[in-house]
Amino acid sequence: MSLLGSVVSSPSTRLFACFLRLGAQQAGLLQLHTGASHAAKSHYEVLVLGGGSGGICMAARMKRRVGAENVAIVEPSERHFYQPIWTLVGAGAKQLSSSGRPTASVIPSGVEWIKARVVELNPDKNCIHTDNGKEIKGLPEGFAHPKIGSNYSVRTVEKTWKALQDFKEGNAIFTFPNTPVKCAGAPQKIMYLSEAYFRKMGKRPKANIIFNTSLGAIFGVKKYADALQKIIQDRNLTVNYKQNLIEVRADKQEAVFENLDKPGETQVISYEMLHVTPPMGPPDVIKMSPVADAAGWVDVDKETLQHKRYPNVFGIGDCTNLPTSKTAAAVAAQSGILDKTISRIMKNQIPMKKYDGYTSCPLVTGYSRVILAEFDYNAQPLETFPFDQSKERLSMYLMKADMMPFLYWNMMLRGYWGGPAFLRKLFHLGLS
Ligand code: UQ1
Repeated sequence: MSLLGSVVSSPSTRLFACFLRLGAQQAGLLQLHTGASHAAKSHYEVLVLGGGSGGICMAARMKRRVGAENVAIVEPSERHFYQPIWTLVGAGAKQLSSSGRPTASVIPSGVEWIKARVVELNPDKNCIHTDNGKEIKGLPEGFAHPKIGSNYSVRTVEKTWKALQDFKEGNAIFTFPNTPVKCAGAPQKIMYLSEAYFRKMGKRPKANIIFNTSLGAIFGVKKYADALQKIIQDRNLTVNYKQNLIEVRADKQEAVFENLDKPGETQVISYEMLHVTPPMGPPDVIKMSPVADAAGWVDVDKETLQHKRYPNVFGIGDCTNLPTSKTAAAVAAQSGILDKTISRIMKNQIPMKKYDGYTSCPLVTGYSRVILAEFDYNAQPLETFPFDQSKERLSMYLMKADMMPFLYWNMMLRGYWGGPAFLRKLFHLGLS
Protein backbone atom coordinates (compact mmCIF):
# COMPACT_ATOMS: atom_id res chain seq x y z
CA MET A 1 0.00 0.00 0.00
CA SER A 2 1.13 3.39 -0.39
CA LEU A 3 1.28 5.98 2.22
CA LEU A 4 2.19 9.18 3.52
CA GLY A 5 4.96 11.47 3.12
CA SER A 6 6.07 14.23 5.15
CA VAL A 7 7.02 17.41 6.35
CA VAL A 8 7.89 18.60 9.75
CA SER A 9 5.71 20.94 11.58
CA SER A 10 6.20 23.27 14.46
CA PRO A 11 3.95 24.10 17.37
CA SER A 12 2.19 26.44 15.00
CA THR A 13 0.85 23.48 13.08
CA ARG A 14 -2.59 23.00 14.46
CA LEU A 15 -3.59 19.84 12.76
CA PHE A 16 -1.93 16.69 11.81
CA ALA A 17 -4.46 14.82 9.81
CA CYS A 18 -3.90 11.24 9.07
CA PHE A 19 -5.70 9.68 6.17
CA LEU A 20 -3.92 6.51 5.26
CA ARG A 21 -4.80 3.75 2.92
CA LEU A 22 -4.82 0.03 3.28
CA GLY A 23 -3.26 -1.87 0.46
CA ALA A 24 -0.79 -4.39 -0.71
CA GLN A 25 2.25 -2.48 -1.90
CA GLN A 26 5.40 -2.61 0.16
CA ALA A 27 6.85 0.56 1.53
CA GLY A 28 10.48 1.16 0.72
CA LEU A 29 12.33 3.05 3.39
CA LEU A 30 14.50 6.06 3.11
CA GLN A 31 14.67 9.22 5.09
CA LEU A 32 13.92 12.70 4.12
CA HIS A 33 13.52 15.47 6.58
CA THR A 34 11.77 18.67 6.82
CA GLY A 35 11.37 20.90 3.95
CA ALA A 36 13.40 18.68 1.74
CA SER A 37 13.17 19.11 -1.96
CA HIS A 38 9.75 17.45 -2.08
CA ALA A 39 7.94 20.19 -0.24
CA ALA A 40 7.64 23.90 -0.87
CA LYS A 41 7.26 24.61 2.82
CA SER A 42 8.08 22.70 5.95
CA HIS A 43 4.91 23.54 7.86
CA TYR A 44 1.27 23.27 7.01
CA GLU A 45 -1.82 23.92 9.00
CA VAL A 46 -3.31 20.69 7.74
CA LEU A 47 -1.14 17.86 6.56
CA VAL A 48 -2.98 15.04 4.84
CA LEU A 49 -1.18 11.73 4.77
CA GLY A 50 -2.25 9.51 1.91
CA GLY A 51 -4.04 10.37 -1.31
CA GLY A 52 -6.68 7.65 -1.32
CA SER A 53 -10.39 8.41 -1.30
CA GLY A 54 -10.28 9.74 2.26
CA GLY A 55 -7.17 11.85 1.79
CA ILE A 56 -8.28 13.52 -1.44
CA CYS A 57 -11.80 14.36 -0.34
CA MET A 58 -10.59 15.66 3.00
CA ALA A 59 -7.92 17.78 1.29
CA ALA A 60 -10.72 19.34 -0.78
CA ARG A 61 -12.77 19.97 2.34
CA MET A 62 -9.82 21.34 4.34
CA LYS A 63 -8.92 23.66 1.46
CA ARG A 64 -12.38 25.20 1.81
CA ARG A 65 -11.85 25.63 5.56
CA VAL A 66 -8.29 26.98 5.77
CA GLY A 67 -7.26 27.86 2.22
CA ALA A 68 -5.31 25.80 -0.29
CA GLU A 69 -1.94 27.28 0.66
CA ASN A 70 -2.27 25.88 4.16
CA VAL A 71 -2.92 22.29 3.09
CA ALA A 72 -0.48 19.69 1.81
CA ILE A 73 -1.04 16.08 0.87
CA VAL A 74 1.61 13.38 0.92
CA GLU A 75 1.16 10.60 -1.60
CA PRO A 76 3.80 8.74 -3.61
CA SER A 77 1.60 7.21 -6.33
CA GLU A 78 1.37 8.78 -9.79
CA ARG A 79 -2.11 7.37 -10.36
CA HIS A 80 -5.27 7.39 -8.30
CA PHE A 81 -7.59 4.41 -8.78
CA TYR A 82 -11.31 4.03 -8.32
CA GLN A 83 -11.01 0.54 -6.91
CA PRO A 84 -14.72 -0.32 -6.53
CA ILE A 85 -14.94 -0.79 -10.30
CA TRP A 86 -12.25 -3.51 -10.30
CA THR A 87 -14.94 -6.11 -9.51
CA LEU A 88 -16.32 -5.37 -12.97
CA VAL A 89 -12.88 -5.13 -14.62
CA GLY A 90 -12.07 -8.62 -13.30
CA ALA A 91 -15.28 -9.86 -14.89
CA GLY A 92 -14.64 -8.16 -18.23
CA ALA A 93 -17.55 -5.72 -17.87
CA LYS A 94 -15.38 -2.57 -17.62
CA GLN A 95 -11.95 -1.55 -18.89
CA LEU A 96 -9.09 -1.13 -16.42
CA SER A 97 -8.16 2.16 -18.08
CA SER A 98 -11.48 3.65 -16.95
CA SER A 99 -10.51 3.18 -13.29
CA GLY A 100 -7.41 5.38 -13.03
CA ARG A 101 -6.55 9.04 -13.38
CA PRO A 102 -3.31 10.92 -12.74
CA THR A 103 -2.97 11.75 -9.04
CA ALA A 104 -2.16 15.31 -10.13
CA SER A 105 -5.65 15.62 -11.59
CA VAL A 106 -7.42 14.76 -8.33
CA ILE A 107 -5.34 16.91 -5.96
CA PRO A 108 -7.39 20.04 -5.28
CA SER A 109 -5.88 22.99 -7.13
CA GLY A 110 -3.54 25.04 -4.99
CA VAL A 111 -3.00 22.26 -2.47
CA GLU A 112 0.61 21.17 -2.34
CA TRP A 113 1.32 17.60 -3.45
CA ILE A 114 4.33 16.17 -1.65
CA LYS A 115 5.16 13.21 -3.82
CA ALA A 116 6.75 10.95 -1.25
CA ARG A 117 6.08 8.13 1.13
CA VAL A 118 5.88 8.64 4.87
CA VAL A 119 8.31 6.50 6.80
CA GLU A 120 7.88 7.85 10.29
CA LEU A 121 5.09 9.49 12.25
CA ASN A 122 5.91 11.55 15.29
CA PRO A 123 2.69 13.03 16.63
CA ASP A 124 4.40 14.06 19.87
CA LYS A 125 6.43 16.56 17.86
CA ASN A 126 3.77 17.10 15.18
CA CYS A 127 6.21 15.89 12.66
CA ILE A 128 6.54 13.22 10.02
CA HIS A 129 9.42 11.97 7.90
CA THR A 130 9.15 10.96 4.30
CA ASP A 131 11.20 8.85 1.93
CA ASN A 132 10.64 8.51 -1.06
CA GLY A 133 3.01 -8.85 6.51
CA LYS A 134 2.16 -11.57 6.31
CA GLU A 135 2.29 -13.27 2.95
CA ILE A 136 0.95 -16.35 1.24
CA LYS A 137 3.69 -18.80 0.31
CA GLY A 138 4.07 -18.85 -3.47
CA LEU A 139 2.70 -15.34 -3.93
CA PRO A 140 3.09 -12.79 -5.35
CA GLU A 141 5.46 -14.63 -7.73
CA GLY A 142 2.67 -17.11 -8.54
CA PHE A 143 0.81 -14.31 -10.33
CA ALA A 144 3.34 -14.73 -13.14
CA HIS A 145 1.50 -17.94 -14.04
CA PRO A 146 -1.82 -17.84 -15.86
CA LYS A 147 -5.04 -18.96 -14.17
CA ILE A 148 -4.56 -16.74 -11.11
CA GLY A 149 -5.95 -13.29 -10.69
CA SER A 150 -6.90 -10.79 -8.01
CA ASN A 151 -9.30 -7.88 -8.32
CA TYR A 152 -7.47 -6.24 -5.42
CA SER A 153 -4.50 -4.88 -7.40
CA VAL A 154 -4.08 -2.87 -10.56
CA ARG A 155 -1.39 -5.36 -11.57
CA THR A 156 -3.52 -8.48 -11.27
CA VAL A 157 -7.13 -7.45 -11.94
CA GLU A 158 -6.92 -8.07 -15.68
CA LYS A 159 -5.50 -11.52 -14.97
CA THR A 160 -8.83 -12.42 -13.40
CA TRP A 161 -10.58 -11.66 -16.69
CA LYS A 162 -7.97 -13.62 -18.64
CA ALA A 163 -8.35 -16.65 -16.34
CA LEU A 164 -12.13 -16.45 -16.71
CA GLN A 165 -11.92 -16.40 -20.49
CA ASP A 166 -9.36 -19.23 -20.58
CA PHE A 167 -11.37 -21.44 -18.23
CA LYS A 168 -12.20 -24.84 -19.71
CA GLU A 169 -13.16 -27.20 -16.94
CA GLY A 170 -12.39 -27.90 -13.31
CA ASN A 171 -12.36 -25.98 -10.04
CA ALA A 172 -12.79 -22.23 -9.96
CA ILE A 173 -11.73 -21.20 -6.46
CA PHE A 174 -12.34 -17.85 -4.75
CA THR A 175 -10.64 -17.02 -1.45
CA PHE A 176 -11.15 -14.72 1.56
CA PRO A 177 -8.13 -14.24 3.87
CA ASN A 178 -7.80 -14.33 7.63
CA THR A 179 -7.42 -10.53 8.00
CA PRO A 180 -9.62 -7.46 7.67
CA VAL A 181 -10.02 -6.57 3.97
CA LYS A 182 -11.20 -3.68 1.84
CA CYS A 183 -14.81 -4.26 0.84
CA ALA A 184 -15.55 -7.64 2.36
CA GLY A 185 -18.11 -8.33 -0.39
CA ALA A 186 -15.67 -8.16 -3.31
CA PRO A 187 -14.18 -11.65 -2.78
CA GLN A 188 -17.60 -13.21 -3.45
CA LYS A 189 -18.86 -10.70 -6.06
CA ILE A 190 -16.33 -12.02 -8.56
CA MET A 191 -17.57 -15.55 -7.86
CA TYR A 192 -21.15 -14.61 -8.84
CA LEU A 193 -19.89 -12.82 -11.93
CA SER A 194 -17.72 -15.80 -12.90
CA GLU A 195 -20.69 -18.14 -12.52
CA ALA A 196 -22.76 -15.87 -14.75
CA TYR A 197 -19.95 -15.72 -17.31
CA PHE A 198 -19.53 -19.51 -17.39
CA ARG A 199 -23.28 -19.86 -17.86
CA LYS A 200 -23.26 -17.37 -20.72
CA MET A 201 -20.41 -19.22 -22.42
CA GLY A 202 -21.92 -22.69 -21.93
CA LYS A 203 -19.10 -23.74 -19.61
CA ARG A 204 -21.13 -23.84 -16.42
CA PRO A 205 -21.69 -27.63 -16.34
CA LYS A 206 -17.92 -28.14 -16.41
CA ALA A 207 -17.18 -25.66 -13.62
CA ASN A 208 -17.04 -26.52 -9.95
CA ILE A 209 -17.26 -23.19 -8.16
CA ILE A 210 -15.84 -22.97 -4.65
CA PHE A 211 -15.69 -20.06 -2.17
CA ASN A 212 -13.15 -20.84 0.56
CA THR A 213 -13.43 -18.24 3.27
CA SER A 214 -11.60 -17.72 6.56
CA LEU A 215 -14.80 -16.35 8.02
CA GLY A 216 -17.61 -18.30 9.64
CA ALA A 217 -20.44 -16.60 7.72
CA ILE A 218 -21.11 -15.43 4.17
CA PHE A 219 -21.89 -11.82 5.24
CA GLY A 220 -22.07 -9.93 8.52
CA VAL A 221 -25.62 -8.59 8.14
CA LYS A 222 -28.35 -11.21 8.45
CA LYS A 223 -30.75 -9.66 5.95
CA TYR A 224 -28.17 -9.79 3.13
CA ALA A 225 -26.60 -13.06 4.29
CA ASP A 226 -29.99 -14.74 3.91
CA ALA A 227 -30.39 -13.38 0.37
CA LEU A 228 -26.86 -14.49 -0.56
CA GLN A 229 -27.39 -17.97 0.88
CA LYS A 230 -30.36 -18.40 -1.40
CA ILE A 231 -28.32 -17.34 -4.44
CA ILE A 232 -25.55 -19.75 -3.41
CA GLN A 233 -28.06 -22.60 -3.24
CA ASP A 234 -29.88 -21.71 -6.45
CA ARG A 235 -26.63 -21.41 -8.44
CA ASN A 236 -25.07 -24.51 -6.97
CA LEU A 237 -22.01 -22.82 -5.47
CA THR A 238 -19.92 -24.49 -2.77
CA VAL A 239 -18.94 -22.44 0.28
CA ASN A 240 -16.41 -23.76 2.78
CA TYR A 241 -15.97 -21.77 6.00
CA LYS A 242 -12.88 -21.33 8.17
CA GLN A 243 -10.60 -22.16 5.23
CA ASN A 244 -7.54 -19.92 4.93
CA LEU A 245 -5.32 -19.89 1.83
CA ILE A 246 -1.73 -20.43 3.00
CA GLU A 247 0.09 -21.51 -0.15
CA VAL A 248 -0.25 -21.34 -3.93
CA ARG A 249 1.71 -23.83 -6.06
CA ALA A 250 1.18 -21.98 -9.29
CA ASP A 251 3.26 -24.38 -11.42
CA LYS A 252 1.03 -27.29 -10.38
CA GLN A 253 -2.19 -25.25 -10.16
CA GLU A 254 -2.73 -26.20 -6.55
CA ALA A 255 -3.97 -24.11 -3.64
CA VAL A 256 -3.35 -25.11 -0.02
CA PHE A 257 -5.85 -24.16 2.69
CA GLU A 258 -5.56 -24.42 6.45
CA ASN A 259 -8.62 -25.30 8.52
CA LEU A 260 -8.77 -22.48 11.09
CA ASP A 261 -10.79 -24.64 13.47
CA LYS A 262 -8.11 -27.35 13.38
CA PRO A 263 -4.75 -25.55 13.16
CA GLY A 264 -2.20 -27.56 11.21
CA GLU A 265 -4.84 -29.44 9.22
CA THR A 266 -4.45 -28.57 5.56
CA GLN A 267 -6.18 -29.41 2.31
CA VAL A 268 -4.74 -29.20 -1.20
CA ILE A 269 -7.18 -28.33 -3.98
CA SER A 270 -6.25 -28.16 -7.65
CA TYR A 271 -7.68 -25.32 -9.66
CA GLU A 272 -8.36 -24.27 -13.21
CA MET A 273 -8.91 -20.72 -12.02
CA LEU A 274 -8.00 -19.06 -8.72
CA HIS A 275 -9.13 -15.63 -7.52
CA VAL A 276 -7.04 -14.54 -4.55
CA THR A 277 -8.02 -11.95 -1.99
CA PRO A 278 -4.66 -11.25 -0.34
CA PRO A 279 -4.16 -10.75 3.40
CA MET A 280 -4.22 -7.05 4.23
CA GLY A 281 -3.16 -4.91 7.14
CA PRO A 282 -2.02 -1.49 8.22
CA PRO A 283 1.26 -0.24 6.75
CA ASP A 284 4.36 -0.53 8.90
CA VAL A 285 4.73 3.21 9.20
CA ILE A 286 1.46 3.37 11.11
CA LYS A 287 1.89 0.11 12.96
CA MET A 288 5.21 1.27 14.39
CA SER A 289 4.00 4.76 15.25
CA PRO A 290 2.36 6.06 18.42
CA VAL A 291 -0.88 6.76 16.55
CA ALA A 292 -1.58 3.02 16.23
CA ASP A 293 -3.72 0.83 18.46
CA ALA A 294 -2.48 -2.59 19.57
CA ALA A 295 -3.47 -4.10 16.22
CA GLY A 296 -1.66 -1.39 14.25
CA TRP A 297 -4.59 0.73 13.02
CA VAL A 298 -4.96 4.48 13.65
CA ASP A 299 -6.71 4.64 17.01
CA VAL A 300 -9.65 7.01 16.57
CA ASP A 301 -12.89 7.71 18.38
CA LYS A 302 -15.56 5.80 16.48
CA GLU A 303 -18.03 8.69 16.52
CA THR A 304 -15.88 11.80 15.96
CA LEU A 305 -12.90 10.24 14.09
CA GLN A 306 -10.53 12.25 16.30
CA HIS A 307 -7.48 10.38 17.55
CA LYS A 308 -7.96 9.03 21.07
CA ARG A 309 -4.66 10.39 22.42
CA TYR A 310 -3.49 13.07 19.96
CA PRO A 311 -6.26 15.65 19.62
CA ASN A 312 -4.80 17.19 16.46
CA VAL A 313 -4.64 13.87 14.64
CA PHE A 314 -7.63 12.46 12.77
CA GLY A 315 -8.27 9.33 10.78
CA ILE A 316 -10.49 8.35 7.89
CA GLY A 317 -10.82 5.27 5.74
CA ASP A 318 -8.92 2.02 5.61
CA CYS A 319 -6.13 2.99 8.02
CA THR A 320 -8.44 3.48 10.98
CA ASN A 321 -9.69 1.04 13.60
CA LEU A 322 -13.31 2.10 12.99
CA PRO A 323 -15.29 -1.11 13.48
CA THR A 324 -17.05 -0.99 10.13
CA SER A 325 -16.48 -2.33 6.65
CA LYS A 326 -13.70 -0.59 4.69
CA THR A 327 -15.43 0.84 1.60
CA ALA A 328 -15.56 4.05 -0.44
CA ALA A 329 -19.12 4.55 0.80
CA ALA A 330 -17.87 4.42 4.40
CA VAL A 331 -15.15 6.97 3.53
CA ALA A 332 -17.79 9.26 2.00
CA ALA A 333 -19.93 9.19 5.14
CA GLN A 334 -16.84 9.61 7.34
CA SER A 335 -15.66 12.63 5.36
CA GLY A 336 -18.83 14.58 6.10
CA ILE A 337 -18.57 13.85 9.83
CA LEU A 338 -14.82 14.50 9.99
CA ASP A 339 -15.20 17.83 8.25
CA LYS A 340 -17.64 18.88 10.98
CA THR A 341 -15.42 17.47 13.75
CA ILE A 342 -12.37 19.38 12.52
CA SER A 343 -14.35 22.56 12.03
CA ARG A 344 -15.55 22.50 15.65
CA ILE A 345 -12.10 21.66 16.99
CA MET A 346 -10.57 24.55 15.07
CA LYS A 347 -12.99 26.79 16.96
CA ASN A 348 -12.19 25.15 20.29
CA GLN A 349 -15.61 23.56 20.43
CA ILE A 350 -16.55 20.00 21.26
CA PRO A 351 -17.35 17.84 18.22
CA MET A 352 -21.07 17.22 17.82
CA LYS A 353 -21.73 15.13 14.70
CA LYS A 354 -21.48 11.40 15.26
CA TYR A 355 -20.58 8.73 12.72
CA ASP A 356 -22.96 5.78 12.95
CA GLY A 357 -20.66 3.36 11.10
CA TYR A 358 -22.53 3.72 7.78
CA THR A 359 -21.02 1.61 5.05
CA SER A 360 -22.31 0.17 1.82
CA CYS A 361 -21.45 -2.81 -0.31
CA PRO A 362 -23.07 -3.12 -3.72
CA LEU A 363 -23.07 -6.94 -3.91
CA VAL A 364 -22.76 -7.62 -7.62
CA THR A 365 -24.50 -10.94 -8.16
CA GLY A 366 -24.50 -10.98 -11.97
CA TYR A 367 -23.78 -8.84 -15.05
CA SER A 368 -26.96 -6.83 -14.44
CA ARG A 369 -27.83 -7.52 -10.83
CA VAL A 370 -26.87 -5.94 -7.51
CA ILE A 371 -28.03 -6.38 -3.92
CA LEU A 372 -27.28 -3.01 -2.32
CA ALA A 373 -26.17 -3.75 1.25
CA GLU A 374 -26.06 -0.68 3.50
CA PHE A 375 -25.59 -0.96 7.26
CA ASP A 376 -24.22 0.59 10.44
CA TYR A 377 -21.92 -0.29 13.37
CA ASN A 378 -24.56 -2.64 14.76
CA ALA A 379 -24.79 -4.58 11.47
CA GLN A 380 -28.34 -3.25 11.12
CA PRO A 381 -29.54 -2.38 7.59
CA LEU A 382 -29.52 1.39 6.95
CA GLU A 383 -31.06 1.49 3.48
CA THR A 384 -31.28 4.61 1.32
CA PHE A 385 -34.05 3.59 -1.01
CA PRO A 386 -37.70 2.95 -0.15
CA PHE A 387 -37.67 -0.62 -1.49
CA ASP A 388 -36.23 -3.92 -0.29
CA GLN A 389 -32.53 -3.69 -1.15
CA SER A 390 -31.88 -7.36 -0.39
CA LYS A 391 -33.48 -8.17 -3.76
CA GLU A 392 -31.24 -8.37 -6.83
CA ARG A 393 -31.95 -5.33 -9.01
CA LEU A 394 -30.90 -3.94 -12.38
CA SER A 395 -31.36 -0.36 -11.12
CA MET A 396 -28.78 -0.94 -8.37
CA TYR A 397 -26.38 -2.51 -10.89
CA LEU A 398 -26.60 0.62 -13.05
CA MET A 399 -26.00 2.73 -9.97
CA LYS A 400 -22.88 0.69 -9.10
CA ALA A 401 -21.49 0.44 -12.63
CA ASP A 402 -22.26 3.88 -14.04
CA MET A 403 -23.54 6.37 -11.47
CA MET A 404 -21.03 5.71 -8.67
CA PRO A 405 -17.86 6.33 -10.71
CA PHE A 406 -19.30 9.70 -11.80
CA LEU A 407 -20.25 10.59 -8.25
CA TYR A 408 -16.82 9.53 -6.99
CA TRP A 409 -14.65 11.51 -9.42
CA ASN A 410 -16.85 14.58 -9.67
CA MET A 411 -18.36 14.97 -6.23
CA MET A 412 -16.72 12.85 -3.56
CA LEU A 413 -13.08 13.62 -4.42
CA ARG A 414 -13.98 17.30 -4.60
CA GLY A 415 -15.37 17.17 -1.10
CA TYR A 416 -19.05 17.42 -2.03
CA TRP A 417 -20.30 13.92 -1.20
CA GLY A 418 -20.70 12.96 2.44
CA GLY A 419 -22.76 9.85 1.80
CA PRO A 420 -26.46 9.30 1.12
CA ALA A 421 -27.86 10.05 4.61
CA PHE A 422 -29.82 13.05 3.28
CA LEU A 423 -31.36 10.90 0.53
CA ARG A 424 -32.32 8.26 3.07
CA LYS A 425 -34.10 10.89 5.15
CA LEU A 426 -35.82 12.26 2.07
CA PHE A 427 -37.01 8.84 0.91
CA HIS A 428 -38.16 7.85 4.37
CA LEU A 429 -39.85 11.13 5.29
CA GLY A 430 -42.01 10.64 8.33
CA LEU A 431 -40.98 7.01 8.66
CA SER A 432 -37.68 5.99 10.24
C1 UQ1 B 1 -21.52 5.65 -1.84
O1 UQ1 B 1 -21.69 6.72 -1.25
C2 UQ1 B 1 -20.25 5.34 -2.38
O2 UQ1 B 1 -19.22 6.22 -2.26
C3 UQ1 B 1 -19.02 7.10 -3.27
C4 UQ1 B 1 -20.03 4.11 -3.00
O3 UQ1 B 1 -18.77 3.82 -3.39
C5 UQ1 B 1 -18.43 3.66 -4.64
C6 UQ1 B 1 -21.09 3.17 -3.15
O4 UQ1 B 1 -20.89 2.10 -3.72
C7 UQ1 B 1 -22.39 3.48 -2.61
C8 UQ1 B 1 -23.50 2.50 -2.80
C9 UQ1 B 1 -22.59 4.70 -1.95
C10 UQ1 B 1 -23.94 5.04 -1.36
C11 UQ1 B 1 -24.73 5.92 -2.25
C12 UQ1 B 1 -26.04 5.78 -2.56
C13 UQ1 B 1 -26.68 6.76 -3.48
C14 UQ1 B 1 -26.89 4.69 -2.03
